[in-house]
This record gives sequence, structure tokens and C-alpha cells, in this order.
Amino acid sequence: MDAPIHGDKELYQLQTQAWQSRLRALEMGTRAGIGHIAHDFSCLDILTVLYFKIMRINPENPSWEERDRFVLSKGHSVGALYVTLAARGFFPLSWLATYQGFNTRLPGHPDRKTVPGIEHNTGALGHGFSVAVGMAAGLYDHNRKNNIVPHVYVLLGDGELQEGSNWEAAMLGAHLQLSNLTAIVDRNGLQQGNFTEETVRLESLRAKWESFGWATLGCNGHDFADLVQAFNESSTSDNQPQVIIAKTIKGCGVGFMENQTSWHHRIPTQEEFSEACKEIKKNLALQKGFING
Ligand SMILES: Cc1ncc(C[n+]2csc(CCOP(=O)(O)OP(=O)(O)O)c2C)c(N)n1
Ligand SMILES: [Mg+2]
Repeated sequence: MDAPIHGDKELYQLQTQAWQSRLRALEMGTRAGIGHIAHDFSCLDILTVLYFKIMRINPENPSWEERDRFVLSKGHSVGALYVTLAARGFFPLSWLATYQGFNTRLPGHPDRKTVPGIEHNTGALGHGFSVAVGMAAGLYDHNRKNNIVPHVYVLLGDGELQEGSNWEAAMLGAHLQLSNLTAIVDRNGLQQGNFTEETVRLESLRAKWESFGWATLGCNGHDFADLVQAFNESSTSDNQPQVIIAKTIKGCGVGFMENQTSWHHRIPTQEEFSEACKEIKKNLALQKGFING
């Protein structure tokens, strides 16, 4: 197992990693001419904290039995997962150039058969969460005999929560007292073509999860200190599953993409690509300055 990164520079290092991943996701999606770039930017910081700080994993042995598991229930954000897995060493960075190409190992939604580190195929919204509940139930140590119980993390879209199957899964997770399960809601307020609250209202989301018996936390999904604290706090629950409602911005990091419904399917033009690269590279350079300074 890789040692976690420690020390004062840790948050800067995580942030730098996330900017680097944004650049890769932008290049990958633009080259492929297909993908969900703005959605990737919404959850990239969450994935960076999970894979570089929180989860017990071993990229050299992706099927290590004691590993923590991650399920990307909002499977359309697979671009964010690919750049994170590659940066973490699950597969070579060179694979990213094949994203969504002919005979690629990196298709437009997660495929556990072709990509090391992917636990479950997703893409049809409203399914991944039920699978994660099943995984956590299977791994749960009912007799409290083992020191290490693998933890299951699952990332859900907020629009995805309009699928009823999620609430059946939430009920079961609480009933089984799955303290080894953490759901994260990518609460960007947008779904396909509109705002969630104008499509099917979700609020008060926190009260809903609480009433389903989940330990419920909120955080800023782009603030690394806040994210780390939320994950640490969530792990203290001993008889409840936990949910972190992470307030995010769809398109976060590229001004003209942020919070725009039009960026659900759009791919940048050459001009937009250059502008987006400039913005990301500026932030990347700033972060690197912090680390070196
Ligand atoms: C069952 C199902 N219905 C429709 C879709 C098409 N679809 C892909 S992304 C998306 C919007 C999801 O919104 P949200 O969960 O908020 O994710 P975000 O767009 O914010 O990343 C939809 C409807 C799908 N993948 N699965
Ligand atoms: Mg959303």
C-alpha cells in the first residue's frame, strides 16, 4: 500500500494534482470530441482527495482484498476518474490519448473489465448506489473481528437522486447500519438541460438523508481542507452510513464553463480550448509556486 502524503504542503499538493488532472481531462475530451468535461470538473477535487489522501488502495495490486472501494454512480464523469486513476498509477498516462477511440480500453463510461481500478460498470444513473450498498454489506464486519474493514465510497450526481432506486438503497444502507459506507453527492445544482430545483426539487436534501437514517455532513467540494475534514469526520460514525453533500460547481476551474447548462454535452472549440488551457495553466503555475515557495 502506498503511504499517504503528510505535512504542511499536503493541501497544495492535492490542489496541484487536481489542476493537472483538469488539464488532462480537458485535453482528453477535446481530442476525443466527446465526453462530459464540465461534469468532470465538478467532481475532480473530490476524486483527487479520495484517491490521493483518503482511500486505502494499492495501484500495483488493484484487486488487493483489503482495498477500499469506489463506485462512480454518476458514470458519465468517467473522464475525471480516468485522469485520477492514471495519475495515481493504476495504468499508464499514455492510455489517456486513446479515450473513446476505436478499440480503446477507456470507453465513455466505466468498464471494470478493461480499466484497472474500476470496481463496477456504471452509466445508467440510479444503479451504482445500490451496488455500493451491496458491496458495503458484503464487506461489513458484523462480528467486529477484523481490525481493517474495507470502506466503500460512492459518488452520486444530484440530478441522479431523482431516481427512486437511490432511496431504496439509502433505506437499506441505514437499516444494515453500514458504517463502512460513505456516499458523496456532487451537489452542483445542475442536471441535463436545467437546474435540479426547477426539474424535480431536491431540497431540503440534508433533511431527507437525515430522515433516512444517514449521518449527514456538508462541505465545499472544491475546498481541499473542507473535503479532508468531511471525510475524516464521516469515518467516526460507528453504526450509520454517512453522506457528504459536497457543494460543487459544474465546470469548476474554467470561467466560461461554470454553472452553464449548455456545457452538459458541449466540447470546446479550438478557441475555447486555448482559453480554458490558459486559465488552468495559470492556476497550475500558481499552485506550483506555493509548493516550491
Ligand atoms: C438512467 C439514465 N437516464 C438518463 C441518463 C442520461 N444522463 C446522463 S448525465 C445526466 C444528468 C445527470 O445529472 P446529475 O446527476 O446532476 O449529474 P451532473 O450532470 O451534474 O454531473 C443524464 C440525465 C443516464 N445516464 N441514465
Ligand atoms: Mg448535477
